[in-house]
Amino acid sequence: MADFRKLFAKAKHIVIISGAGVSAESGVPTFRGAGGYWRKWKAQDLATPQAFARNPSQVWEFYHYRREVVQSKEPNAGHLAIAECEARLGRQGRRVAVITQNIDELHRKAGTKNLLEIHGLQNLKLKMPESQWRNFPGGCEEAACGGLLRPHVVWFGENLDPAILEEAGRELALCDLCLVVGTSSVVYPAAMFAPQVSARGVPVAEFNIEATPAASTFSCFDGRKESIKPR
Ligand code: BV8
Repeated sequence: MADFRKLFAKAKHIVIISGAGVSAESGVPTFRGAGGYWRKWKAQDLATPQAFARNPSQVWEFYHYRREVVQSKEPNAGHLAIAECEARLGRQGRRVAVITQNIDELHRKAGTKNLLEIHGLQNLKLKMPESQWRNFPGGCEEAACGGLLRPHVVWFGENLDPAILEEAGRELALCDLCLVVGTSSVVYPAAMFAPQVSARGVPVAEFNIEATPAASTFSCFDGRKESIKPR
């Protein structure tokens, strides 16, 4: 931790890559850990365009349930520390960017401004013709025009928004310290981000309660078992 503090003190541009573990302390289930969604259900049946085409109501039900779970949840000390870090370093002319795979909006609720939500948000978007999506604030499952609504998330087998990916690429290319917080680092392309940064010789610190396979590819610092729980 002493090494990390030294790196943190001199970093000018920090990228934080986060996953479900950052919201675990808020009571939001993770995907692959104990009680995780993908332990109970198959991702192929709920988080793919094929599943939605086959059985939209089952997919709606899953995301409706998750929206309800999140509605009662608040940012935890980890989200707040990240937001406070962005604000404090910003006043010193240093930059913090958060790239999250989470769709729960808790980073935003905590006050993080420079935030890239690469897997989308839990609200709904309206499926009109294939190419046109219109944002819809959420809750309803059918639109007046009879089109299908779907969650505004990126499912497995779908491309991430190219503009968001490009922005993430810019942050990753410029950062001089990278923190990987609460993610199993198994979902691509997010799983490539830290190894790419590390390959440029930039230190990467992982904050997790368990070892992940990605940590073995980091060049400099491995903060494994540094739980983000408040002590
Ligand atoms: C794409 C939607 C182009 C929203 C989700 C290359 C190689 C192999 C496969 C692929 C590849 N490229 C693409 C793929 C396919 C696929 C993929 O990665 N598959 C994997 C599983 C092998 N990727 C895609 O399809 C992506 N699209 O690349 O487009 C393309 C298209 C077609 C074919 C090829 C290329 C789209 C991916 C988007 C998937 N969408 N969900 C939703 O419903 O939420 S993924 C889902 O996993 C969630 O979004 C989640 O955010 C994400 C990542 O999971 P984590 O956040 O890491 O959560 P997890 O439970 O796994 O881990 C929690 C961690 O927290 C644990 O490590 C735990 O120890 C830790 N923790 C717990 N408590 C704490 C803690 N840590 C610290 N403190 C604590 N207190």
